[in-house]
Amino acid sequence: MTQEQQAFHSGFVAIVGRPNVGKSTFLNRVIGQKVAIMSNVAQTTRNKIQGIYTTNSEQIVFIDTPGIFKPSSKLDEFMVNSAISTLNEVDAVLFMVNAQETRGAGDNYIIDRLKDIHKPVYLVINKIDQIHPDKLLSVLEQYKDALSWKEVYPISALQGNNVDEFLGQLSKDLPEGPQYYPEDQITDHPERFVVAELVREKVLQLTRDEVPHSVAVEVESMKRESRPGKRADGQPNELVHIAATIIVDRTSQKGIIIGKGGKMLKEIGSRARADIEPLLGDRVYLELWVKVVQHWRDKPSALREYGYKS
Ligand code: GDP
Ligand code: K
Ligand code: MG
Repeated sequence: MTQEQQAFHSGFVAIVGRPNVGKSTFLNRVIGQKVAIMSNVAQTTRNKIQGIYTTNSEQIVFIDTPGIFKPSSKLDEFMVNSAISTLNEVDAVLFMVNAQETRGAGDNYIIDRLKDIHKPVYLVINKIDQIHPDKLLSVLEQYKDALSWKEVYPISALQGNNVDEFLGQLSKDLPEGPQYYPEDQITDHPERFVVAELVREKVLQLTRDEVPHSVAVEVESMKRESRPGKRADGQPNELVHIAATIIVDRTSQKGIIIGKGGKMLKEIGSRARADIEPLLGDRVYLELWVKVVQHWRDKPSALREYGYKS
């Protein structure tokens, strides 16, 4: 019995939506590894993070956009422009909303931007695990005429409900195309970037509202080092030594991040290390520094230095 060769479908898909609707959670579920950082703090995702989903018959390259919202600083403007320019480069857009929230100004701002681009847009209603099934219809009602949606999918990115069904539909709709990346690649971001994002995630999670988004992390060096002796399992005693600097706007924020007797910084470091080790598949020694650079968000040179290239 001969089997006809199945066509391979592939493409680039941007994920947009208000902060905290679950974009990073979705990406991480699909890719199955921690590539986009998650926290309750808005706008923790600043750069384009690509998550690559590959099967025998499809490859979807996801781009988690930094967010589309009314800009109020140079950094905001940079982020919004970069998100919008991304939309013009992709094959499809996934617009995600939170089923628990009513449609608001933030959603409308994004919907208006989506009207200007001529790409298929999927409406994904996330966090359905948080609402009674009867309420779904009223959520749908709020959005159904806002745009001419390609498809509408209620999902739970956290629990996985309907995610596979959505992926199946999405890849079916994508054009026939090549496999852009090797199948074992999950992101095209250098490890340094992911490491910096993981440290920043811990800072935001642990300091909550005390340290706003005026925090950047720069990985200064990542070196493999040999220590004397052997490990208990007979393997060479090697580890990856990472030195990173946390950059803040104000001296008061530096104090908060270091904490009493260095306690906070130590906690940030140990939590970040716990996430970095499985990512690198290596033991890690993480050395953290804190530096104050006043108004770095409004200095183009500082923006470039911390990785926000234009
Ligand atoms: P982003 O800002 O859009 O990237 O949102 P995140 O992925 O960082 O998620 C924000 C918060 O919502 C986190 O606390 C997630 O755990 C939570 N979250 C994301 N998806 C779901 C979901 O499907 N159900 C529930 N209950 N929580 C979710
Ligand atoms: K977030
Ligand atoms: Mg995010």
